[in-house]
Formats: sequence, C-alpha cells, structure tokens
Amino acid sequence: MISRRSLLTAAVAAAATGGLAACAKDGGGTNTGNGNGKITLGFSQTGSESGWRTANTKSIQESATAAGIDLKFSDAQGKEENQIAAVRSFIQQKVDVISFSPLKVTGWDTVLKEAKAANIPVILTDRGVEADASLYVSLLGSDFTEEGKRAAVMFKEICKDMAAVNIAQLEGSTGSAPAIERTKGFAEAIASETKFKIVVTQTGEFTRSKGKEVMEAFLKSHPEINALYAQNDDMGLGAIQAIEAAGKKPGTDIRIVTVDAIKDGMTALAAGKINGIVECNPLLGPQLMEMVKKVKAGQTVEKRIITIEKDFYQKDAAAALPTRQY
Ligand code: GZL
Repeated sequence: MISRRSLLTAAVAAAATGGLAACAKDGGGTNTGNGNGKITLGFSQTGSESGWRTANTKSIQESATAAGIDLKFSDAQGKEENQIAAVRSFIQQKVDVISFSPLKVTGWDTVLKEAKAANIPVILTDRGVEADASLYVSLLGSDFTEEGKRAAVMFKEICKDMAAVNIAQLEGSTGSAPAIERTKGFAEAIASETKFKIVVTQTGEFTRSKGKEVMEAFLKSHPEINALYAQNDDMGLGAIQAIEAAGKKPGTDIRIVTVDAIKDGMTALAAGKINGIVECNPLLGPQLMEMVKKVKAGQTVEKRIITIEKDFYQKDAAAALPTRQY
C-alpha cells in the first residue's frame, strides 16, 4: 500500500486558479423561510451510478444532519439538465449555500453567474467545472490527474514481469472531470514506457452493467488484451464478469487496476481478481459541512481542497477491508 496519508484535507492554496483562499461575503440567500435559524444548503448530486456515489450521498446527508444544516438534496439521475434546474430552484428558494458534484465539466457558466447575482456562494464537491473560478468559492475533492498517474505507477509494479502490456481502458462518464483527468494522467504517465500500450478505450459510464457490456466487446475485438485500467471499481467489477465468461482469469490473464476502493472492489482485490486499486474517497460530507458553516459566516475557505488517499495492492487488502467505511 502506498500510503500517502489518510483522508483529509491538506488545504492546498489554489494553484490552478491562481486564486488565494476565497472569502465569500456572508452567505447570501436569507434562510428559506424555514424560520428555524438553520443554514440551508442546496445540493445537486449526479445520480446513483456507482458504489462510490452511494457512499458520497450517504456522507453528505448524514453530515448535514449531524451539523444541524437543513439539506435540500436533489438527485439529477444522470442528467445535466436536472442539475441546472436544481441549482436554479435553490436560487429561487434563496438557500444560504449551493453545492453540487457536476456530471460534466461544461455548461455551468450561466447558472453559476445567476447564483453569484443572487449572492449565493457555491462550493463544488468531488468534481470541477470549466468555468470562471470566481464563480465558485471552492472545490473540495480528489486530484483525478494524479489518480491516473497513480494507476500507472501501480501497473508498472503489477506488470513488471510482462514484456508487452496491452491495455483496455474503461473510461468514466464522458465529459466528467474524473474521466477526462484520469485518462490524461494515465496517458502522460505511461507515455515513456514503450511496453505499455492502450489498445482500446471507451466509456463504461462508471456503471457495472456498462463496464461488463463494453468489456465483452473489447475481448472480442482485442484478444491481445492482458491488462485493464477501469476508472472506477464498478466498471472493473462488471468487466470481471465478462472476463470470466470469456474463460479468462481476472487478475492473472488480465491484470487489473481500478479506482475508488469501495468495499466490493477491495473484496475482489483480496480475492486476487483485481491487482491494484487507487483510492478515491467519497466521504466528503464532514468537510463540506464545515466549509458551508465557514462560508455562511463570511470566513475564508481554501479555493482548492484536495482529499489525499491511499493505494492498495493485493497484499494490503485483507488488512484494510475490516475498517473500510464504504
Ligand atoms: C470521483 C467520482 C467518480 C467515482 C465514480 O470523485 O466523481 O464518480 O470514481 C463515481 O465511482 O461514479
């Protein structure tokens, strides 16, 4: 296990945006008439595409309750238009703070400008957007490019006995920050390694069913595949079903690295069906609620807070499993 450090924040002074810690004016919208003096948070979630997402939703909902924050939670069911509509609804309800995990990086400028005009601060969680950084207060979540690089490091260790590594890549949801950045980080990290080659790549939409379906097609069109980089556990677990149905041994005939480290993924790692997992921690709720309270109080929060995570090899799985929280 390459242990970096457990989850939490290393507040990272915003580099990319060049912005320093952001200080929002007192969170704008007056309470939504609930009259109970509670902070009201409007949250738009992507949907329920994966085990990671389920754990993320649970963390946000339970943390809001524990923090005494009135949570208005909207499940976009995988549709960007539902997310935009939810944010507009939160603006109309005059919530105190808005937060969301964006399905895609694009399409956010207009509604973010509407939130700014309504003086309602926005905190991005989990995933970033391609928009003017002044339109949101902070981004709390993993560095996906780094996760792609970490996956490559794991493959170099896992495949050191192999002369040629013919990689199938299952990408996350098209247009999402994790898919874009995990693809980029991985490609950059293997570029100098002549024995590594991505022979086929396609989105598996972060789901088990699509991961299985796409892997079935991969195995038919590319019998030379001997490695799989699945950008989340769920797609990897679906792919394992396809690999076994094709009479091959996952973890042996096809070396597999996935991302997330949900319990099902860690169980497959312990069983030798996955060779390495890059952790991406979904338990962002407590930090988000802390940030909501600070923003509402007009205090400074870091523009970019990166959750730092571990990586797990098969030898690490058994010891780690009992304490996994998701
Ligand atoms: C990553 C998150 C991704 C997970 C997937 O932070 O956005 O979306 O890796 C989830 O499991 O569907």
